[in-house]
Amino acid sequence: MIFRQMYDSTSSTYTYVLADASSKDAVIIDPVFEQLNRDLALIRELDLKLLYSIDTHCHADHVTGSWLLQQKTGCKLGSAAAIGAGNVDVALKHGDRIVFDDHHLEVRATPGHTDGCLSYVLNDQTMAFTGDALLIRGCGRCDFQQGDAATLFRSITEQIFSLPDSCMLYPAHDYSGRTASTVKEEKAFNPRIGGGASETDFVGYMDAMRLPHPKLIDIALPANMASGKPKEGSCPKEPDWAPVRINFAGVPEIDPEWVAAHANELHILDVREPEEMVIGETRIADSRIMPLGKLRDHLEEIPRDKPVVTFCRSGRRSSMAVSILQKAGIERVANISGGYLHWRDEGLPLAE
Ligand SMILES: N[C@@H](CCC(=O)N[C@@H](CS)C(=O)NCC(=O)O)C(=O)O
Ligand SMILES: [Fe+2]
Repeated sequence: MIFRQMYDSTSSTYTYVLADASSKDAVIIDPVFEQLNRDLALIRELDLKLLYSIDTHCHADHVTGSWLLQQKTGCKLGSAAAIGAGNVDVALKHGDRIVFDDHHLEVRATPGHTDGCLSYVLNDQTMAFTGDALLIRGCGRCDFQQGDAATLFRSITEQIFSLPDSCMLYPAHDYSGRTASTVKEEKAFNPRIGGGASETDFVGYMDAMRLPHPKLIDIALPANMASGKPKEGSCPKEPDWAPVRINFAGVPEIDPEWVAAHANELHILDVREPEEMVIGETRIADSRIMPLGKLRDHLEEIPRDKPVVTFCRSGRRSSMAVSILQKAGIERVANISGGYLHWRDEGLPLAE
């Protein structure tokens, strides 16, 4: 099975991708609106077929990326029936299964942080995605969104602590950089509910907590009730100057064929170093030379009247040139995917 854990540093949210290694049927859990391009790039680069985008609950601190993924990939959008959010294809209930090829996620209702919280347990019970019901050495707050500490106590003890001790636990957030835990660890060390804490101990702890409300709550809750569909009803604007793809490394990339067809509307920057150029080596037609090692000191020589595309031999170092140009305030910039080698292999125009 393919498994990836991704992090949004603004909201400290974890997003998970699970996929069958041979069929590539995939599920994403708790995508973040602003991370659409990151998630799409992973799906594209690993050649995944996204079947479902599912949320663990109606988040108060960030907007879900589920609607965007539904639009971009055609995946089905799943969320708890108890939430009643709009734009949902599959209204999930306790006991449902989210099937991806030979695997499935078992849906367990784990209310208490909110009344619509779900946890997802992998069919072999080696992994569980607990949302904000159980965090690593913590748990979801119970002071808004129909939160209730006694309900959360029962959810955790009955639905999560009943899993095998070795089951890995993956939460929706961590605010201290921890990535995973196990049932055994949380039963022993969770300061709120571990070490044999009683319901009274737990409720007393949760009642005494005084956390500031999430900064984005007023934006996040209504947006998540529409599964992250923006008010204007359309996806955010993509770069409009070219069919640019943002790869998983965050680099905007452009196909050489498109560059060749639009060469006169672009500045094409050859960032190879002079010592790389053997006698008779060709260049991309209409390109200008700016070795990567000199770029930072010659930024004022880069014209800004047209978009800039960069290339080196294989297209790897030129992605660094893209990042330098972006930092210098050039927004319309992209790396020619595969660089000079790809360009030459495609038989596109060359010059001496
Ligand atoms: N500071 C964060 C909010 C953090 C927060 O309240 N997180 C919720 C999950 S949505 C929680 O249950 N936190 C439990 C805790 O921090 O112990 C923000 O402004 O977005
Ligand atoms: Fe939450």
